[in-house]
Amino acid sequence: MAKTGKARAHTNIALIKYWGKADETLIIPMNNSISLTLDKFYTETRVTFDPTFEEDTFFLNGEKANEKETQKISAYLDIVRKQAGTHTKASIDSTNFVPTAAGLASSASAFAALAAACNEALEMRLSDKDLSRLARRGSGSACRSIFGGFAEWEKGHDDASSYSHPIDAEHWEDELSMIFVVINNKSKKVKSRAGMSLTRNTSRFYQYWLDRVEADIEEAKAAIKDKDFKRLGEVFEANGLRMHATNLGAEPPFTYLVSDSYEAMSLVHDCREAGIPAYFTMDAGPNVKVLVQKKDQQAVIDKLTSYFDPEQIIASNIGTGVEILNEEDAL
Ligand code: 2P0
Repeated sequence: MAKTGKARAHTNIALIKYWGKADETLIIPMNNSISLTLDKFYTETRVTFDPTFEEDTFFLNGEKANEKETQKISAYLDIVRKQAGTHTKASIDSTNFVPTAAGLASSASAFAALAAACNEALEMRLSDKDLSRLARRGSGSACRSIFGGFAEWEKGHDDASSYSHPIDAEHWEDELSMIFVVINNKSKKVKSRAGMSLTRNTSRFYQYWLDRVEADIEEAKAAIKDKDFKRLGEVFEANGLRMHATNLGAEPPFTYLVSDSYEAMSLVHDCREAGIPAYFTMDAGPNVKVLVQKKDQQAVIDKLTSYFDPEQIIASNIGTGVEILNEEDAL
């Protein structure tokens, strides 16, 4: 008999970054990370396991995925099948809800939604912790998207001990928002997986990253506990810049940032000089994300649109954790 599960997961942005793996197969990171889950960007995925299927099939945004993408998903399904004790092939139908042309499709929401849909379909009854572990096997950052608001990924040392948990901020996250500055990247893209591996294996600056990141984690957690926006913003911005600095020490060196990334950073500095607390970060691409308090959101958008087109600016509230969808919920 066919078994179906459907789930929605939101993407997350790291405040303290995951950059480098201790184990590339199990996806065990070198350091803990802390994220905020956002409501604007998400993935909805339906998975059907059917004994009559002869192979796995994967549809992304309504189109059949190519062989390479399907193989990647199939390899992930093998991990799920092993854990669930089944050999049944599956059909996956996944839709990324990302504002047009933003180019922000995220493996975090994709694998969090897929893990949750599989958990539902195969009646695995995983706890949130074990669902986070299962999502991690698809993509590291996905283990944080199981939870809404702030989450911390405990690096652990093996498959059992590496998972995320929520950080209770007593709804302080409802006062925050993240503004995306969408920047076109015309240069050749270094995928995050390849970039973090090259940096971890070759960068002269990587040890400095490791030396500082535990203190950054403690500082961010203390700031969240005290609801101290300035303190959180300062460690968030510094940690992101340190991550990008490690890439400049790799062999060969590389950067994800382009001139417009620096333009956005400079505008965020201008906001602070004008007395508006706002802090930036960048991930494995040129886009800049600005952490603000909701009360300052419009002032920061006004500053950013003095240079960028309004279509390049997308503000997002903080999002919820992974949800199971009913069959009648639209995909
Ligand atoms: C993060 N990034 O903490 C960091 C910061 C990008 C920069 O997690 O290889 O797609 O699938 O575990 O999770 C992006 O890397 O990498 C990422 P894999 P993932 O959000």
